[in-house]
This record gives sequence, structure tokens and C-alpha cells, in this order.
Amino acid sequence: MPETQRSLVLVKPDGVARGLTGEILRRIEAKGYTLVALDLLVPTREVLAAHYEEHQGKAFFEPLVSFMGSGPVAALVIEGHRAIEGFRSLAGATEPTLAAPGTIRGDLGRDWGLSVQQNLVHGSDGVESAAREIALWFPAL
Ligand code: D4T
Repeated sequence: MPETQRSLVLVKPDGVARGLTGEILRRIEAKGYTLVALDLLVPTREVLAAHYEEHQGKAFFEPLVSFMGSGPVAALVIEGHRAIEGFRSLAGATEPTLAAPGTIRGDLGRDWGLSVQQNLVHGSDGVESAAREIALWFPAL
């Protein structure tokens, strides 16, 4: 029986600032996933620290939280069968230099030589993290 999944997707501040929100949403919709929620906001440090709790203590944690709070982020929840894995596939590898052409990061991203990768998008990496992240970003859902 098909198992519908929900994933939290973020268009990070670099994606919004570069005017790529529409292109990224277009790819998600063209793939066939459904948009369940959508918001444009500058995330608080509290939300970002909780979102990235697995990375606390790492060298890129502070630059990451600072970058993610540097401007508006488009936060969305997408839905579909295997949507978590499917969006990770659409996004491509974490490092834009290595991300395959055809993916969001491979086509639209590059390495800027900064202390944190500006890689345009985030997508939940599993069922448990998706539930945790959706509750964090969209408590009303
Ligand atoms: P997110 O979580 O943003 O979808 O990215 P990934 O799932 O692809 O990567 P991640 O959670 O391992 O890393 C979170 C965030 O930190 C940046 N990063 C990561 C970085 O700047 N340097 C690094 O070495 C790593 C591992 C990029 C994404």
C-alpha cells in the first residue's frame, strides 16, 4: 500500500536572494509532489539551533546558523509517495561542486569558498527527522 510521506524543504537565504525560489518550487511541482504548506520568513536562532542540533559543536555550525538567519527562507512541506527520498534526489549532493547536473544544487549552485556551503536547499533526510522538522517549522500542521 502506498505510504504518503511529508518532507520539510527549505529554500535557503542564498536561493531566495538569487531569485531561485520559483525555479525550485517549479521543479518540486513538476516532479509531481504536492505543496502542503508554504511560508517566507527569517528564521530565529532558536529554530535554527534546534533544526541543526545534530551539527552542534562542528566547525561549520556557527557559520551555518548565521548564514541561515541572514535573510528570508522559503519553508515548505511537500507530500507524496517516497517524497523524502525523492526530494533528496532532486536536490543533489551537499557540495554543489559535486552535485550531479540535473539536480537543484548541480544546476543552480556552486562553491563560493566560504566557511559554510551555500547550497540553496534543505530537505529532511528521513521519516523521523521530517516529523521533527515539520513540527518545528509548522507547529500548526
Ligand atoms: P541540509 O541539511 O541543509 O539539507 O544539507 P545536507 O543534508 O545535504 O547536509 P548536512 O545536513 O550534512 O549539512 C547541513 C548544512 O551544513 C552545511 N555543511 C555541511 C557545510 O557547510 N560543511 C560541511 O562540511 C557539511 C557536512 C551544508 C548543509
